[in-house]
Amino acid sequence: MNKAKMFRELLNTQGHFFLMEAHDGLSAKIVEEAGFQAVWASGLSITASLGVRDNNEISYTQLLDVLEYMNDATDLPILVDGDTGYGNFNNACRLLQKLEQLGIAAVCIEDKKFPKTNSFLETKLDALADPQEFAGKIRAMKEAQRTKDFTVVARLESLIVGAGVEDAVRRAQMYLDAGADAILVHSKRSTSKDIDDFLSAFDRQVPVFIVPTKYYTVPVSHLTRDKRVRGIIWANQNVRACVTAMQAICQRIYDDGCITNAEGMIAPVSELFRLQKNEEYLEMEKKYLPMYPNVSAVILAAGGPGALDFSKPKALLKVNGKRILDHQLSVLASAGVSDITVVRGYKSEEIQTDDIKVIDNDKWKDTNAVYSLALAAPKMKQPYLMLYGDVFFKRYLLRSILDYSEEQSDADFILVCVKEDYIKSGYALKLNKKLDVFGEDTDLTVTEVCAEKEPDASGDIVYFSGLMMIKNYDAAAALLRELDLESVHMANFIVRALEDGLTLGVIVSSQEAVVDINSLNDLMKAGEIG
Ligand code: SPV
Ligand code: MG
Repeated sequence: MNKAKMFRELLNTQGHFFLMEAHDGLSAKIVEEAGFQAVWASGLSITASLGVRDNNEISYTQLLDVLEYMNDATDLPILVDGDTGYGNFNNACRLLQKLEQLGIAAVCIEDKKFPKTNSFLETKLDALADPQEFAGKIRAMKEAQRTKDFTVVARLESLIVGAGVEDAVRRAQMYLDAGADAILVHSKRSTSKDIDDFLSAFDRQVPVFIVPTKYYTVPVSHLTRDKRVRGIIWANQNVRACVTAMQAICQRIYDDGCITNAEGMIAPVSELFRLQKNEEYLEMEKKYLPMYPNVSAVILAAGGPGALDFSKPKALLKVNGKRILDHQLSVLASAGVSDITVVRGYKSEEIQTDDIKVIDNDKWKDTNAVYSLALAAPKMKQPYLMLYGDVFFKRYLLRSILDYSEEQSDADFILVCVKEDYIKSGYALKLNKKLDVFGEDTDLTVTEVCAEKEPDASGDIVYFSGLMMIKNYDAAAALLRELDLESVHMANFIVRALEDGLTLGVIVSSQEAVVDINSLNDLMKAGEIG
């Protein structure tokens, strides 16, 4: 159903409904998730969030830009605060048609002169529009309307400027005769007396909207005794909530000089991703990006918790509520890599997930990752990825290595490395050339494994991250057969590969995309990179 029709149905159904203020795509989405049935696109809130006054300082096209994001972000119908229609009858018609084109449900225009000011600041009687002129504007809008169900609400400002109930009633009649679909009667008193008096004096059977910002203490049950009161607009509470929250968090961070205490006061980054519908993107990735069904993967997850005081394999620690292993599996799945083997060791029984093969490294206590790799290597029958089970990789890195391997690298192995020496078990690898800081580095290969880690003064040292593509799986298996596996490290494997004349390609990742989990801090950091 289109949104204009949805809005009509709300108007025509018995009983009242609430319209909650939103001022951008995010707030519109949050309004919907809370359970509201309609959105009020408040002029006050939109202008405040843009940092300007509610005095027609933004143009109608700037308003349309905001509304487009809002309407895209929610499935709810939006009633737009159209101020005075951004000019005369002609401007109001154009506004209406543009709103229809965007798929907006309804607009409300108020009987003040252009440029208006916010009703709570308005005191001048002569701020009111000429009622004939305003009725003409409504007639023009209804005639310009091209879709069937779009709603035009006529807003009465008589009570705001002290023109009285009689004036409001007279105007309401004129606007309805001109074709308005509903009335909004506004008041800035702290009681509902004005509204009650208006409803007693007004005898047309039409839907009425009210905005109880100032008379917020009056119970809804009282406000809705008159059954014509259909739409109750909570007009600005979201933007005000933002202000309070942002002031508190800014002050806290400024005073503390760090963000440690702030973290618990705010939504996690994962909540932003959820609201941005990241899951939907991942589904699309599966559908539209190149897939790699001819690649398999082995995740080395045999090690114990190390310095972390948890009695579970590190791969099962949660980052943003998701186990690292599950993150890795979903990242692999989104690239179409579904043949996955996990090498287990410490508390092996805890690592059990559907659709993965498992191999147990019973000597996990006394051996290194290379031993686990050697257990898996003879079983790998196609190019495969090797991932350390306790390293958190950003999704795009995996994509990069797969794309790179497919398109341009004829290396036997491709290693994802980082420039900074922060990977606990990383080895310093010397490259065939200096890293190019400005452009994309291509054709990087490892020429030497440095025994000692050194500061990267020469610009040609990188560190292995724990993610590697083993293209030449036969060579890897042969090499692993020859090593004294119980005593060597992954570094020895790389040294040996070089000695055997294999080519080790390198992709240099930014530091933000890889977190080696060794501490609680690392877990938090991994949460940030999501
Ligand atoms: C708005 O939300 O912008 C309104 C309602 O027009 S009020 O601010 O009360 O005028
Ligand atoms: Mg307004």
